[in-house]
Amino acid sequence: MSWLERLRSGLERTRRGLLGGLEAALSGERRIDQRLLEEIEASLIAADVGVETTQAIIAELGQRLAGGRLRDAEALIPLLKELLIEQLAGAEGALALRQDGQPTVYLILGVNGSGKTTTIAKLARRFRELGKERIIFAAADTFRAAAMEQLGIWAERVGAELIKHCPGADPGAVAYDAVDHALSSGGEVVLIDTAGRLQTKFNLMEELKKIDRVVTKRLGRPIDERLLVLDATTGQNALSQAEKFNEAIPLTGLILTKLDSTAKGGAIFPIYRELRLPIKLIGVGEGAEDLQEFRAAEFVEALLPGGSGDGA
Ligand SMILES: Nc1nc2c(ncn2[C@@H]2O[C@H](COP(=O)(O)OP(=O)(O)O)[C@@H](O)[C@H]2O)c(=O)[nH]1
Ligand SMILES: [Mg+2]
Repeated sequence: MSWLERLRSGLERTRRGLLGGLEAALSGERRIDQRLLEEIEASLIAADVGVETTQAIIAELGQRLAGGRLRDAEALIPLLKELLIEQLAGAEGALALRQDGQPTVYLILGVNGSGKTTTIAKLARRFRELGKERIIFAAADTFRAAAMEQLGIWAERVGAELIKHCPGADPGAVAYDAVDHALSSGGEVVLIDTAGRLQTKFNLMEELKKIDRVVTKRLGRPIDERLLVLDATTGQNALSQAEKFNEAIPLTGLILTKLDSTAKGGAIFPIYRELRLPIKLIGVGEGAEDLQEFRAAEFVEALLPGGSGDGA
């Protein structure tokens, strides 16, 4: 399966809900009136596109269609797509990958279960495909022995080196050692896995700040990417998490995972609207190929195919 097919299949539940709602609203020719707009609005809200984004789209839609008639859902879709893509203007952002012989360092942040460790493994596979041979994992989630083991298993599978200390060790020291090792031995990529337990939020944030501080100092420059992994199915919760992390460590971007396991794939819109941070990668499944760079037009096309002759 190509990435586009994976993206489409990952977003299938969201798409079915959205298209179903639009088709129901537009069965047979409809006059464009308040009631029709409200029905379209409800379909967007049900897909988790978010109240503000939806209202912005509906207002624009109302203006552009004023006084006319709509034949069917098909006639509406190209316009809706255009408006959805507009909402994501500026959301794309390429993932840093240094070309100056220095290791590229990625700090991977997020709450437990958001997909950090899996994402690190997927990223390592991508970097391998790009010809990177020396990939180093830093097991800085020292809070749980199982977390270190999980990363170790992935390291073996994808052929990465693993830097770890004992369970309970200082995460800053682990991250420092990994970066130090990369700098002194020609490592090309360093991926730092971190803890995500929220029960002790203050300590976690202090711990993450310390990792950022010691690594920045050793590098003599900021960490290349400070990425927050968000489980797209957690909706509003993802937003408040992002704010907390961004306060502790200025993020360079977001990674949205699990867009496949929900009918609420539209969550990407409120997340971007609120945070205005580039979405560097999206995950639509558990396989290594299911993590890819985010392209707004591609995403919207997968969400609402057809209507312009190029969809399926
Ligand atoms: N369906 C789906 N599952 C995912 C995705 N990304 C991660 N997962 C799953 O989410 C669970 C938690 O992932 P993990 O990497 O251990 O999260 P961590 O606690 O943040 O390190 C695992 O079962 C992963 O397989 C995704 O894009 N789609
Ligand atoms: Mg983990």
